[in-house]
Amino acid sequence: MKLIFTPNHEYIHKVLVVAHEAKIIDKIKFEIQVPFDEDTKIWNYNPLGKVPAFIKPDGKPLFGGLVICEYLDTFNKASPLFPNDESIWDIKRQMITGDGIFDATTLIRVESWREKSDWNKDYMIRERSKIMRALKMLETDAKEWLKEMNKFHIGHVTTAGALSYLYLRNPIQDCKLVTEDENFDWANNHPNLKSWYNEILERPSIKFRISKEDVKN
Ligand SMILES: N[C@@H](CCC(=O)N[C@@H](CS)C(=O)NCC(=O)O)C(=O)O
Repeated sequence: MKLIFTPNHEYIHKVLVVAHEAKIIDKIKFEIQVPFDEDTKIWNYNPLGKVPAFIKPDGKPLFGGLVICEYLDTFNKASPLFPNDESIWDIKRQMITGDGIFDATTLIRVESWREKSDWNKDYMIRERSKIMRALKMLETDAKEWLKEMNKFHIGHVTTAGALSYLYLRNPIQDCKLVTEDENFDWANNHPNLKSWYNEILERPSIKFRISKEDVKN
């Protein structure tokens, strides 16, 4: 099996966390593709042009990060991150919320690559508002998460990924769409999330990183 992605050492990558938890990280080959590069080969793997993409052992492609996570989790017989009971619905809501923060962060960033005078500021502020509202919702969830640090699921994975990505790329601080964004740090107004994030950073699958140098191009 092969994972096609863009590893960033600082970023908690959801597909790597799930593969690590399933103990199959050693069975995966890695290939870097940067979707926005002119000569990118991502189109050979995903008609939607996005990373991560994945090739199953039977040679069939999978894409959509969460679909890849769900596939990798089928190898995790000991403690699956997508539990097969009623709790899955809260977990999936948290999963989509975390992943949505990542998506909104990416969209603001990509828009900010244009000349500032060409920015669609209304669109960027709308994406910013999604991040703020999603953080607020996860702040409430994190209060419960802190009481059960022994539990770990896909909602935790996408949230940790999103929060680390907001540190890696901080388009809210970079773009300063509103005045209070000068020193934006998601942790400032989200004490539960901040405490939870600091604790979860100790988990081996969350600590695990692959750097660009470790991956064949
Ligand atoms: N939530 C999505 C995010 C995928 C995504 O947006 N990846 C970016 C990473 S830079 C990408 O490939 N963008 C290329 C594009 O939007 O065309 C997933 O997990 O599949």
